[in-house]
Parts: sequence; C-alpha cells; structure tokens
Amino acid sequence: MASYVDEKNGVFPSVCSLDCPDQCGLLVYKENGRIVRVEGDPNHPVTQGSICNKVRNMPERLYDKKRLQFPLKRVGKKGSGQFERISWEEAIETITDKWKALIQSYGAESILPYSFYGNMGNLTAEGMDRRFFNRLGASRLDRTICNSAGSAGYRYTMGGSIGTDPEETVHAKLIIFWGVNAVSTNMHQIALAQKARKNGAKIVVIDVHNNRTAKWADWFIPILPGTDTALALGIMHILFKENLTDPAFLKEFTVGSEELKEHVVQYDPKSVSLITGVKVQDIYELARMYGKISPSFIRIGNGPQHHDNGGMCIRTISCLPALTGQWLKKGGGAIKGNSAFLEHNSQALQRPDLSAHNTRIINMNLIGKALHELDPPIRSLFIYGCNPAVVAPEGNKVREGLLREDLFTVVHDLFLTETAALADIVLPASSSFENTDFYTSYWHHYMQLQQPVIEPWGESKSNVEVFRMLAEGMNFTDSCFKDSEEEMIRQALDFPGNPYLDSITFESLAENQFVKADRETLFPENLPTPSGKIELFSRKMERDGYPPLPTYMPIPAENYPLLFVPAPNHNFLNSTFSNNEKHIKMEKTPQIFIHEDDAGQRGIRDGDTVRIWNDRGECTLQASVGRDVLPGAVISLGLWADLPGSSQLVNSLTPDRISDMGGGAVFFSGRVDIEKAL
Ligand SMILES: Nc1nc2c(c(=O)[nH]1)N[C@H]1C(S)=C(S)[C@@H](COP(=O)(O)OP(=O)(O)OC[C@H]3O[C@@H](n4cnc5c(=O)[nH]c(N)nc54)[C@H](O)[C@@H]3O)O[C@H]1N2
Ligand SMILES: Nc1nc2c(c(=O)[nH]1)N[C@H]1C(S)=C(S)[C@@H](COP(=O)(O)OP(=O)(O)OC[C@H]3O[C@@H](n4cnc5c(=O)[nH]c(N)nc54)[C@H](O)[C@@H]3O)O[C@H]1N2
Ligand code: SF4
Ligand SMILES: [Mo]
Repeated sequence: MASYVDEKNGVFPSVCSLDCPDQCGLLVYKENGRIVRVEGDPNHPVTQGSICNKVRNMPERLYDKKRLQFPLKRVGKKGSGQFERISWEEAIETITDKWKALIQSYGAESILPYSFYGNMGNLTAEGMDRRFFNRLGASRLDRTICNSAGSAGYRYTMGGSIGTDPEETVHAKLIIFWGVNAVSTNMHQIALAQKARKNGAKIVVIDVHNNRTAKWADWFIPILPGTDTALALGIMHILFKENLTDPAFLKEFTVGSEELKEHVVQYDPKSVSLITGVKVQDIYELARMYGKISPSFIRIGNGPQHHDNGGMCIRTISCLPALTGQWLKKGGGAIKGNSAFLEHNSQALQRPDLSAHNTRIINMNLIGKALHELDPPIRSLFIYGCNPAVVAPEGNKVREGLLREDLFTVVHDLFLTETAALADIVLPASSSFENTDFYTSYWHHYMQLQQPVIEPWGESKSNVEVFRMLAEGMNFTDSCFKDSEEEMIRQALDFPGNPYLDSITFESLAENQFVKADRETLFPENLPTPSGKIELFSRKMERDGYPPLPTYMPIPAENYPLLFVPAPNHNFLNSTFSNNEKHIKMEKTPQIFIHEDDAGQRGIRDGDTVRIWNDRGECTLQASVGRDVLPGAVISLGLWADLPGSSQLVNSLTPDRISDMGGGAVFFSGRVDIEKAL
C-alpha cells in the first residue's frame, strides 16, 4: 500500500475528511516533509479543484501549537484543566485496568462510546472502534445528532438514502434550496446550480434566515421555523387542483396519489399562509413554478429536520418530485442524502457479531440526561471524533454530567476541546492526512482513498491504532483486531448486497484515487420501499404509529416568545476551527439575528450585546437587528468556543427533546427571550 510519508517534497492526492457533503478531492503540497498548502484537486469530477477557506487554511490547524502531542492524565480537580504528560503504555494500562474493574463490578454496559464524524473516514468513524466496543459488550450509542430524523422521513417516501446525481443537476431549470445554507455548507451544489442558472435555471431559497444562500438566490422565501410541512402540503394542494401533476408517473411509480389528492384539499393556501408566514400569492407562485418548470431539483437541507416535526417534514418534501414526475428527468428530483449508493459491508467492517448480546442503546442527543439519570449508570465514557460539551443539546446538563467525579472519561482528539478539558485521560489523535482510510460522500457518488501524506504529529495515533492497542490491553485475541487498514478496506468493499459498488475495488481506488458508484440502474423502479414504489401513502408509517399521509404537526409550545435557531456558520465546521484565530477573525463575533420589531419592543439596537435565556440556560451574543428573520424567530450562527469569561455556548439553550422520527435532535425548536445585556 502506497504512502507518501517518506517523500519530503511534492504534490500528493488526498481527500477532505470533514463532515461536509462535498467531500472534496484535495492536492496536498509538501516541502521538507511538511504540508505547506492544501488545494482542490482539479481532476475530481464534482469538486473540480475548488475548496472552501476552512480547508485552504488546514496547514495552520495541522501545525497548530495547541495540537495535542502526547497522552495526558488529569492531575487537578475535574474540569480544572490541569493535566500531566504520560506515556501511551500508561494511558492504555490506566484505561484497560479501569475498564476491567468496571466490567467485573458492573458489567461492560457501564461503559459507553460517544463519537461522531469529526473525521468521516470509514475505518476511523465506524471501523475498528465498532469492532472494539462490540467485542467489549459496551452500551451502544444511537448516532442521531445530525440527519437521522430526516433520513427516517425520507426513507418512508423513497426507501433509502437515494436521490439525484448532483452532477446532473446542471440540467435543472428550477433549483430549490430548502432549509440548506449551501453557500456555506455544500458549496459545490452552488457551483452546479450556478451552471444551471447560466442555462436559464431559476434559484429559489426557502429558509428562516436571509442567509448567504438566500442572498445569492433569485427568490428568497422566508418561512417560520418548523412549518415547512405545511408549505409543502400547500404546494401539493395547488398542484392537484390546477392539474399540474404528472398522472402517468404517479400511476406507474407511486402508491397513494388518489388518497394524497383528497388529503391535501384541507391545506388551502390561506390556511398554509397563516401557519408558515409565507404570503398567499407567494405560495401560488411557488407551486405554479414547481408545477410548470422541469426539470426541477430540490436540495433538502438539515434545517427543517432539526425540529420536533422534522422527520415528517422531510417525508413530506420528498413527495414533491414524484407529483410532477421529476425522477425521470435528467437533473430532476431531490437530494436529502445519497449515502446508499456507496453503502459497503458494514457487518464486515464493524463486526456486530462480536457482541455477546444486544446491549442497551443510548440516544446521543440525550447524553446530558443519560449521565444524570440512567440506571444502571454510565460509569465510563470514551469520546472520539466529537465534542459533546459544545455540540450536544441541553449543554449545561451535558457539561455537568461530564463533571461527575465518579465518571471515568477518556477523550481522543487532535485538540484539548471543551470536552477533552473535562476528561480523566486525553489521547492525541493523528489527522486524516496521517492515516489510511476510505471515504464515501453522502452527497456525490465518489469513493476516495486516503493514503498517509505526513508522519503522525508528535505521539498522536489514529482511531484504528488506538482501538488496536485497547484490544490488546483488554486481551482480545480475535484476529480482526490485527487487520491492517488495507485489509479492512478490502473487507468493506466486498459487498454484493450493493450493486452500485460493483466497479469499486481496492485496486481501482488505489489507481484512480476516486471512483464513482455505478448508477446505471432502473431508478426510480424497484425502490427499497415495501411496495417498491414511491410511497405517498405509507402503510409502514401507519404501523409505526404515524399518519400514513404527509401531515403537518406544529412544534410543541414552550413558555418563551421567540423561536431560537442556532445554525452553523461559514468558517467553522460544527465546533471544528472555532479554536483557530484566523477562522474566528473571519467570523468576527457570534451574532444573533433579530427582527427590528422584536428588537424595538425590547429596546435592543443593532450591535448591542444581548442576553438570551430560557429555563435551560443563557448566553450572551451580539444583536444584528433588521429584517433577515421574520418576527418571532431569532437565529445565531456557529458553535463558538467556550472561552474564559464568554458565554456563547448556544447549546446551553437547546432542548433535548427527540424529534418525531429517527431519534433526531431538535436544535432549532427551542424558545428563548432576549434582553439588552447590562
Ligand atoms: N461551513 C460549514 N459547513 C458545514 C457545517 C458547518 O458547521 N459549517 N456543518 C456540516 C454538517 S455536520 C451538516 S449536517 C451540514 C448542515 O448544513 P445544512 O444542510 O445547510 O443545514 P443547517 O446549516 O443546519 O441549516 C440550514 C438552514 O436551515 C435553516 N432553517 C432552520 N430551521 C428551518 C426551518 O424550519 N425551515 C427552513 N426552511 N429552514 C430552516 C437555517 O436558517 C439554515 O440556514 O453542513 C455541513 N457543512
Ligand atoms: N446548536 C447546534 N448544535 C449542533 C448543530 C447545529 O446546527 N446547531 N449541528 C449538529 C450536527 S448536524 C452535527 S453533525 C454535530 C457535529 O458535532 P461533532 O461531531 O462534535 O463535530 P465537531 O464539533 O466538528 O467535533 C469533531 C471533533 O472530532 C475531532 N476529530 C477530527 N478528526 C478526528 C480523528 O481522526 N480522530 C479523533 N479521535 N477525533 C477527531 C475534531 O478535532 C473535533 O474536536 O453537531 C450538532 N450540533
Ligand atoms: S469542508 Fe467541505 S467544501 Fe471544504 S474542503 Fe472539505 S469537503 Fe470541501
Ligand atoms: Mo451534521
């Protein structure tokens, strides 16, 4: 297996490891053994050489003096931030001794892994780690913090994470960015839409915030948070009423169009306008555009699904392309996610068979509650590729839980994050440029190989290596813990269950760097739904306790006046980069956008420092007063670092309720009040 580590100078292919749909092909420039520049790989068919500022600035993160070099153990009081350097031997022995004792006294379910996709590499994020915790018999984590509500909703309609090939969206004549701030979060979909626009496509944005994407669009439709289901149903109402549907498509490829047609009679534009805050004439105009312009493409974002009703919302929006027969048009349809096209052999990679029995499952969004209330308790956490002290809802509960003196916490990360600062043992992680892995985008259809470009920083180690060492420390003799990275990749790619994967082998990846899933299939025939068709009416939903037809349900009331939407920002990636001076400078200051009427009522002026609070907590941000949000909603941008003396952790305010489907997070459904800070 190739490695570029020994070559001191040159340009080497790579792939972006961050949790971003674009998963860019990269070229890494090395001088004297160090990475000096990161650029886009012009040969990548989708990302074509352009990358975002975040990753252009990656060398600064890789060689940041703050980057962890050695294992550390806590010496002061928990949370005091006092650590001392220890050896890897001592670290592994401390962890495994503690775990052996815990298992003896309380069983392995007293241990919980807590991870997400800080590095999207399949071996890193769901490979050796899963093998290890399965073999250990630890409690299992339900990884629901990102897209699980929407994925569950989309699955009811379409059967799986399958949508339009983004490369084809250049042919669309109408592109709707629905609850996705793509200029910041999916920049190559913007590049493709820009090409479509040059050929006459119209660009519409439906969002609760006049964000960068809205400002770039031809038409921005502001909407009240959590009401998109009603808007989609209002569009359907008009499509059916004005005969703008495609009856032939509905007959051949869907089930339930007659029931749906009757059902949406109740969602007349006037009622929908009252719910959504979208003007009646705008609902008509949008529906008629959607009914008449073809091909049309909807990029469905994460925004609408981070609500209590998020699953049903995505289930509903994903019915729209079927109504006008878009799935047969080149570039038409929708993308919520596309991960099914690159699905690989997760059984072989993760080895669930190593687990002796079905251990308990803990929803990661409820980690705060779980640390306080679960019985039998969680006594040890192993956190990697994730920063729950900042990113998880009900943040105060999470941080208090992590401060529990009796909790033994290990954090594996590149930096001493807010979470790592609360740990007992901290392990340094190598960056993706230092590892071997394979990457599968959840938006485009290319798989890519990462081969190490530089030596691991200090004594840092990859997730795969750390779990190999832990397996040895636990005396696990199963041969899978000795597998090399190449062997693991080969095992994962051996998957006849996914016909799209036929053309992808280890050899083809090594030779070509990126290889496309073979999409020459019968789509949208034989979908993985119970009927094999697009399910506008779903018996499965009925069995699962949901209305079988798309239905608007309001988000629950809370006793505060303003809906609070703490969305991501442009220059951080979740909390990653929030510790880098350059990125902080580019973002300037953490802001909260508020409508001038709501601000006026509270005597708040543009630029004022404001206190935002509810029963869960409070934070202090800078007000941006104007008309970028509708009255009744406020939006913040970015997951800012917990700096001494600051109070900018927006997740102190977010609820840990669980969305209607998929166990998803409801970051955007909480309510707050605001006042000028003294
Ligand atoms: N720069 C940058 N890029 C990123 C990330 C990042 O943090 N920064 N994060 C990455 C990750 S993990 C993910 S999951 C994706 C997420 O990226 P997106 O899919 O873009 O999702 P969000 O940014 O969470 O929210 C998108 C928009 O939804 C809006 N919104 C909130 N509630 C509603 C609603 O009820 N209705 C409508 N119509 N809009 C609503 C918000 O105002 C926001 O503009 O981005 C990835 N890329
Ligand atoms: N208020 C609010 N909260 C949100 C969101 C929101 O929109 N609003 N978005 C939510 C969403 S969609 C998501 S996906 C989550 C994301 O939340 P997280 O997954 O926690 O994402 P990051 O904050 O980027 O933290 C990832 C961590 O992984 C570390 N890391 C990177 N590579 C490696 C590696 O190879 N090994 C190890 N061990 N560590 C590594 C990074 O240094 C970083 O500290 O946040 C959620 N939280
Ligand atoms: S963060 Fe996204 S846009 Fe930026 S380089 Fe990585 S994949 Fe590309
Ligand atoms: Mo995410």
